[in-house]
Amino acid sequence: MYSNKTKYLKYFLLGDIATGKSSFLTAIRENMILDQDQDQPISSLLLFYQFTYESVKVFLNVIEIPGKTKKRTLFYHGSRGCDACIFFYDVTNPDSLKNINHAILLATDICLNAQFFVVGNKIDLIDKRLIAFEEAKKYFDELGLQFWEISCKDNVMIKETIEIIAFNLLNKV
Ligand SMILES: Nc1nc2c(ncn2[C@@H]2O[C@H](COP(=O)(O)OP(=O)(O)OP(=O)(O)O)[C@@H](O)[C@H]2O)c(=O)[nH]1
Ligand SMILES: [Mg+2]
Repeated sequence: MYSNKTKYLKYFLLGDIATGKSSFLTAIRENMILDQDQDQPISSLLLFYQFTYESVKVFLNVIEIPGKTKKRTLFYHGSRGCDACIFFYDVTNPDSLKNINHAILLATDICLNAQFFVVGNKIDLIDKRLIAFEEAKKYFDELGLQFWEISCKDNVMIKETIEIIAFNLLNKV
């Protein structure tokens, strides 16, 4: 299916403060089965690892842009050349959903070749949820963005998030 059996992919995690980007990195470290024992984070904001997906060896670099940083634009410029931007919001925090628009605008100018994806995190907080799945789905469908929900705490859709994006990038969906 693929012409090349080794791929190098870079994902950026973007979104408001406390939407769960660092928790996503932790969940990957804890829950994904990696090809090698290489789980030695250089920084809590950065993750390198490799995994095999549909017989392709993927070397993946996942980088978090903290939600609150004066160097936000600078960080975004560091994301030039990334393959995927994953925008995070918190399903209990409507502001975090609204602010995705701004993050998308910035990333659109900078991450020129990236595919964009959105994840709504913290779906384990059933009683505190303020954004329904259907509402967000309609919103992101209109923007033409792929969207799904996750829980870093309960390890819901963590591995799948990595793989769905790899599938999209490898197949250039
Ligand atoms: N209940 C629940 N809490 C979560 C989940 N993911 C993250 N949290 C909590 O939300 C808080 C913020 O999570 P972080 O992962 O630090 O958020 P962040 O997006 O990295 O935040 P910044 O780096 O400040 O931009 C922490 O207290 C986490 O434990 C989740 O899936 N469910
Ligand atoms: Mg963080």
